Amino acid sequence: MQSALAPAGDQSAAIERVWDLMLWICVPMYVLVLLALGLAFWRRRPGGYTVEGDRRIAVGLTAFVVLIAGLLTVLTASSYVADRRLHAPVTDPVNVRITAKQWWWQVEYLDADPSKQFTTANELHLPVDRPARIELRTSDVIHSLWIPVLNGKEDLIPGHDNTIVMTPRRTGAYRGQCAEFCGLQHAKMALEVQVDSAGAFDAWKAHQLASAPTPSTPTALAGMHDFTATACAMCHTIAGTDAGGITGPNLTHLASRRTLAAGALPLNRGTLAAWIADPQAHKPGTNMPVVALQPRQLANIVDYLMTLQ
Ligand SMILES: [Cu+2]
Repeated sequence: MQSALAPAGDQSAAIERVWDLMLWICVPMYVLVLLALGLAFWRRRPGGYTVEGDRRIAVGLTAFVVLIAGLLTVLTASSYVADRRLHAPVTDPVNVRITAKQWWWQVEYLDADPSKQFTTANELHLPVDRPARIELRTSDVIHSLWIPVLNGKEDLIPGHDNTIVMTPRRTGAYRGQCAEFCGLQHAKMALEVQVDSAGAFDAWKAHQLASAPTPSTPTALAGMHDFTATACAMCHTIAGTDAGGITGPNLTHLASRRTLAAGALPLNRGTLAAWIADPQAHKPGTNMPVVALQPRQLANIVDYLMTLQ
């Protein structure tokens, strides 16, 4: 899920080729240097050697220098070629904007047609065999997006827009992680990555574009009213309801996600209730406050949120 040595995209494969080449050049070189050192100790003479005194040393040293220069040139060239691949122009990309926040990821799918734009959190869905062009922003400190199976790290810097391109070649569920220390909960700042077939991606996108349905059970309905009438709605958006806060993650399709609080917890009824009741216990320092809720209100809100498929 999160290994740079198991690439699932063009860019990560280019990086992995450089790594392979470095490994297969540097390991034999290391062994060769140690062997030469060992030989020098074994054949040492009391008076020492001089290059003038022994032609073989001059020849050996020259050969070594030429070999090292040649191999360094190969490594430099391969690094240059990989770098060109990482920044090659792409056509017809999926346009995404990821905004890092302490300590979660806001993911916006961009489109020239505003009615086709939507926002989600802590999950990135991409279609296979199509490049994704991802704008990187931060709303607070410096973070770094790292999805090792798709590409290398790229920083998200205040006041500076960065871009990264990823072209997935293998479907599957992967994981990304913030790779720049960004505060107390830096470690709990994960990003679920799902690479789907084009059809499955389009279906997911169409579903994400839909507003949240009005719940049918009495408790979930009561939960919807509790959610929109309390402080919850001041930070979270649920499309199709009065909840329109933008400080916290968009929850329109919360229940369709695998995890909660940027990968801090698996998502189910129990963890969701525990998280709302006491966020600081699970992610100390998080900006999610404790909202004073009656036990019945909490149960209703959990009922409601779990309907947000
Ligand atoms: Cu971080």
